[in-house]
Amino acid sequence: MKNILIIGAQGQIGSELTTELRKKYGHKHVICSDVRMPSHEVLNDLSPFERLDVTNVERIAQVVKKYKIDTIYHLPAILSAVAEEKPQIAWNIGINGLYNVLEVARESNCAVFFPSSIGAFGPTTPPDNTPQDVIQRPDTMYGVTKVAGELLCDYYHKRFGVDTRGVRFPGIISYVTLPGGGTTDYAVEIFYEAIKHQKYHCPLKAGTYLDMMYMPDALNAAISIMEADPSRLVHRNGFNVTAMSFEPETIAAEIRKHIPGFKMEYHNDPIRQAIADTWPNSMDDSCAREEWSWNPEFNLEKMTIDMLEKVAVKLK
Ligand code: AKB
Repeated sequence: MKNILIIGAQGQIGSELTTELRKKYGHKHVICSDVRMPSHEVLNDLSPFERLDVTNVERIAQVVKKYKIDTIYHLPAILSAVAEEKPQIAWNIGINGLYNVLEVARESNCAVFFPSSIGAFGPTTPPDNTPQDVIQRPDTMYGVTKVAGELLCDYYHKRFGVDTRGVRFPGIISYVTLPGGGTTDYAVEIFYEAIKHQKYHCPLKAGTYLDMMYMPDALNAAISIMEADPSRLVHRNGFNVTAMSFEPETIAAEIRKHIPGFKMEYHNDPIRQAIADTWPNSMDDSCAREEWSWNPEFNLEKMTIDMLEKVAVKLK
């Protein structure tokens, strides 16, 4: 039986990954941790829970030893827009945090999941149907930490045999825990505003295509790559994975099918727009499909129906 540690369990992905992994491996085999202490009610849900700061290597080692951990899902990150405001903190968490986790994994023989991002690409990357192996050279701090993270994970596998694996997530759309400080957050906010006010001020310009994915597919990607047969893996880290690519007007039109009076205006956020302009319009995820049978379930239409239903219940 696996003993899994989720670092960053209170974040957008961590909160839902906890539930999914516990369904599969049992409650007490999935240990949650986060730098933030949860509220009383949430603590019950997250228990077993350990407060853990990823920049503290001794503490990571202590928790791994205490629960005989063999697999770590390393999820802490400062998302792209906030990382531009606080590049030093983004580096510390993104790089030093990952280095600490990899060192503990090396010493304690743990597998590590590392979530890279479409942010690992940059202005010179071919933007359409972006291949798996291609020039990256991002020009944001978020992107720098993601490329370096992919390379560091590859290095720890090659040099020390650590079982590192990971994907490049697109924007993730979900209704349980809100994302914060990302460039793709608009694709979550739009649902809340459509239901509350039938109106949304979009921070990105019309025509800004980005890859996106609904949370159930993101959880499936994270779990499937960690369970994949290693003999099939040509790549290990930074697999392109996507489920849909759209621009703001496409998602607004899809919402309008259910809320006919919904209106969207564009109020450009120059920081987010500059970041989005360097990211792919759409990625080619054929390597993930070939090497570990990646196959998303939700397209824009199906995701929109589910999001509108779930967000409406949440806002009641
Ligand atoms: C962000 O927008 O920063 C993230 C991402 C695509 O990595 N959602």
